[in-house]
Amino acid sequence: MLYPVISESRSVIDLSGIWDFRLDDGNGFSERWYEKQLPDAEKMPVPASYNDLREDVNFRDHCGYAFYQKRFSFPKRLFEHQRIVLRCEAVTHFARVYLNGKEIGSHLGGFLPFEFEIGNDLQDENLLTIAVDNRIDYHTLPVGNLEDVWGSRGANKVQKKANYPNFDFFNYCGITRPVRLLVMPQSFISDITLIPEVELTGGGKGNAVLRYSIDTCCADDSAEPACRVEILDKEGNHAGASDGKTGEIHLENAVLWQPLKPYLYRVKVWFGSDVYELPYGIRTIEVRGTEFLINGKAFYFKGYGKHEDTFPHGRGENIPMYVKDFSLMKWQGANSFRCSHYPYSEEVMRLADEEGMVVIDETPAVGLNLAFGGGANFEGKKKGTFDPESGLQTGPHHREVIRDLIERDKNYACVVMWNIANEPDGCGEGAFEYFAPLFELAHDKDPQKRPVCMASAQMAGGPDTDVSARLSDVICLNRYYGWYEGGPNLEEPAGWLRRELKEWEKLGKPLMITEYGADTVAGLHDTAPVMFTEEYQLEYYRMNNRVLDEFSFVVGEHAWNFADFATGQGVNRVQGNKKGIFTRDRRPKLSAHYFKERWHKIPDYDYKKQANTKGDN
Ligand code: BDP
Repeated sequence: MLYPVISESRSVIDLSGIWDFRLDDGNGFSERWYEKQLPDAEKMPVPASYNDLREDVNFRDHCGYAFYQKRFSFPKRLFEHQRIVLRCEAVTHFARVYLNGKEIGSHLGGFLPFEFEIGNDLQDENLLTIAVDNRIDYHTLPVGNLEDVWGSRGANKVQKKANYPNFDFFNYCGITRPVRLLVMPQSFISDITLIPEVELTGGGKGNAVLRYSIDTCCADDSAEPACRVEILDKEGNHAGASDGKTGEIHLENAVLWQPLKPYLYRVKVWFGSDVYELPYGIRTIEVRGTEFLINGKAFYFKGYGKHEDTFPHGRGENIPMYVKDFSLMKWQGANSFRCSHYPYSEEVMRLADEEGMVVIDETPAVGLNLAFGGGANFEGKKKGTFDPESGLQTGPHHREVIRDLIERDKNYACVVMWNIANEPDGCGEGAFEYFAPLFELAHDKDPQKRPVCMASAQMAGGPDTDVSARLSDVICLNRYYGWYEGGPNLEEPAGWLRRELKEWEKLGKPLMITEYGADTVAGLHDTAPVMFTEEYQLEYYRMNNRVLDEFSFVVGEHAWNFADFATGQGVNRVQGNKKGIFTRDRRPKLSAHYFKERWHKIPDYDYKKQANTKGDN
């Protein structure tokens, strides 16, 4: 799905701002709140999660629907004979959308965009209502433990049960990314796909052939208009062009997009009167033996698993913070991050392309694991995660989110790998049967055929038991040696990590650590490395990194987490998860300075080939 741009033929009207808002009290649908001005409405910003914007725990933890409403005038005369689309970038987790009292559509999944054509329903004065359901269950991604069934959604019934996330981050919800009206010609460009084939010529250049295909829709009565594609360089100079909806464009000596040295061409497409411009970086990705190659060179991932989590936005779009986070990561010499545990805002993806940050893109498939907590956290009964009767029913939606994520992000140069699940029950019965077709789908849907992986939980075991060994192109391990396993003594856990890595090494695939970390309360200090102090976090990372540096097939380290973040409540969480290298308001803990020193010594390429240039732990 194309990002909304303004062009010679397209306009974007942003509906962000203050909306009317009301939590459903059980009567929202029966009293048809969407037909008239919301009764007793409060004020709420869009985009934002609503949870932290009132001082009431019942509000914060509300379970069920909330109604958002916006009244707006539309200059119909200005846009006569145009196609008009309502585009929501993210509504968490389920949206029912009403325009002037009529339901125009619904969407499941809280982190990917959706749109509806609304030209026929728009009037001069309009009432837009979006009813947002935050319930998570065995059908949704992420997975929750609410015993709700799909059939009860939308009915005149509000779940009285609370949400119990089967994952470790707060279940922020609401309209978390912008709502916009897009205006474009009736015959329009609906998608652009580019597949680069590059012959690397050295010095950050290559001879590239860009094969492209343009998807279009035609107004009923019109003949198919002409299509043209032109590539402009960064300065806007002509670099190549071709006519037709499919074709190829040759770029001699193309400048490559490189980690931290990005270069973006501008791909301009004309289809009849419609014009769309896409920023586009050219680079190659390849897994060869135990190496992860970007532009033919062995890349080493330095960076983080992150969250979209700030106060008081919750998971709401926070553009200044995106920019600040990139600045902090660059200050430290990081070159990459993972969109844990859901697709991030399109602004983040565009920024990553522009800043040269390498991204592992992730679906919201987190919590696919009913073995957490010993597997008896369901009223004392054990359930098989993939048991067709009592287990998860996420398969069909999982396919949808893989397809939609790849559709949204396929053209970004920054995206180098698809992570299709975080810490699933990778050794559970039926795991292979569940995941094998999803890996196949991701490989099949991606025009660039990027590597596909899953982030493995420690409890899934080693290569003998974890299905990732058979399915992932790059082994991605979340490991907590010295925190959940062992600690405070860090010597034994070092041995355990070393022993485990030796097992994985036999597979002959590259491996990266996608999570490792220790909860650390900022400002807690001690002369000894006492758990939860900043000193312990530092020693924890020194120990782990010493071991990672011993293995040439380890191609990266992503610390967990970039910053402290909000979670549900429990005895293991001190007002949230404190494994951040930065606090939630982005102040550095001791380890932030440690990683800065380490990562500036580690080159982006060929780290493991240079025996004497290790990061000195
Ligand atoms: C891993 C999860 C991550 C958690 C982390 C932790 O992938 O979401 O936040 O552990 O416990 O299991 O901090």
